[in-house]
Amino acid sequence: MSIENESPLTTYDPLDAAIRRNPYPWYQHLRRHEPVKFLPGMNAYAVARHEDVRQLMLNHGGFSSDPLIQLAFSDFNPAPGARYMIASDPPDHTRLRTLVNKAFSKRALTEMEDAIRATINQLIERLEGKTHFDFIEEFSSPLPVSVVGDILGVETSKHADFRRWSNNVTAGGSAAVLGEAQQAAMHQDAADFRQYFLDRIADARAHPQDNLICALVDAEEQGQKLSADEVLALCVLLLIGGNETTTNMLANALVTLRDYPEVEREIRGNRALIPDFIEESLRHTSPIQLLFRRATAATRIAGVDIPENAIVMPTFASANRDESVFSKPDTLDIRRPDLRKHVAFGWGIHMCVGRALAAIEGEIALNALFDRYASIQLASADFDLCDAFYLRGPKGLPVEVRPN
Ligand code: PIM
Repeated sequence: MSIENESPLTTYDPLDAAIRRNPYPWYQHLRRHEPVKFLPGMNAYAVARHEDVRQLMLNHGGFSSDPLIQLAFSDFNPAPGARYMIASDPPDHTRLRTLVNKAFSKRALTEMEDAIRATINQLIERLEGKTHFDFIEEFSSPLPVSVVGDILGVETSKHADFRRWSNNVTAGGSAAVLGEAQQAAMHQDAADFRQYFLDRIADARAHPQDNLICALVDAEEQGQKLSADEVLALCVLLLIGGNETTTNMLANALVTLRDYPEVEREIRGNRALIPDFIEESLRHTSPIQLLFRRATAATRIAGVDIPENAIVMPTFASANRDESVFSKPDTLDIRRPDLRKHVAFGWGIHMCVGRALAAIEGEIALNALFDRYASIQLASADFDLCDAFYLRGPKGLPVEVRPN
């Protein structure tokens, strides 16, 4: 499909279902012709080029993160009024991030590796004898939920609820294109999500244990490092962060392997290439397509005037296909020299705190899946996408497997 042949060119709308199906020709058009484009429907400026996105992310003084949760979750925010780390600026961001960094330190991750391996083996054992299953339901959703559940100290038997809550809260930003019945369910899920974590926070106060919720509660009680609302917002963010995007990372990777069987043969034969495949898959099919910032003063990006308080959308998935950084950007190439220049985890002070954890989960998961199955095929050619317009991943992914 060529956008140049379509008219009018002004119809780029990231909420549009057909555009979401294949946004890449649009991203290319934006990078070439309208690197900063005002979208009247969203009342926001899309920023499409790699260097502009990087500069925007580095300039946290010029571009505040404060509108992020309102635009992502809309009226379906389980912790309204609370300051989320991802939507805060220094000094609040620094204070929150310093606390959270500890749970994701190299040492903490090394200590988690055995548990991640055990979780993956359990999930695969549960699939014994099955040749057809939904990859997301049975594997790519329960895995990160279990891992982040261990970190937070919540029972992972509720993973189906966690997944639905996360899906429905992140879909809040897409509410304008969703039906009334779905919106009612989303409101209920946001309320249940909130209540669940209020209860867990109350438990943590009553019975201190060695988990992140207790550490956060402790930080709150010890001296003004954290407010009670901030504890709730961090729990919500970490559950969604662990649940939504890692699930999509793994599912998108399977879809990518369907399209690049020669890459699958190569990485099955040389497992040391798996980390590069994961990074390249994140570049090629980014689980977070775009996020939101607010210009704190009138400014210019790529020659376009941005008024004070305007919303701008760093479009990571477009930056990740920028031909001025990545040659043949639409092609998956695990040997490209600039593999790690992708911005799928963002950039600057907000760069994803869970990125090393996601990479470890992906590496151990693919190794275990390759060990167990000689072949993992998608059982249907097509699939629906998740509802959140700023995220990308299949809603469900039926697969057919052949054991080794
Ligand atoms: N997921 C993983 N890291 C960040 C996220 C996220 C951020 C905003 C909305 C939804 C998911």
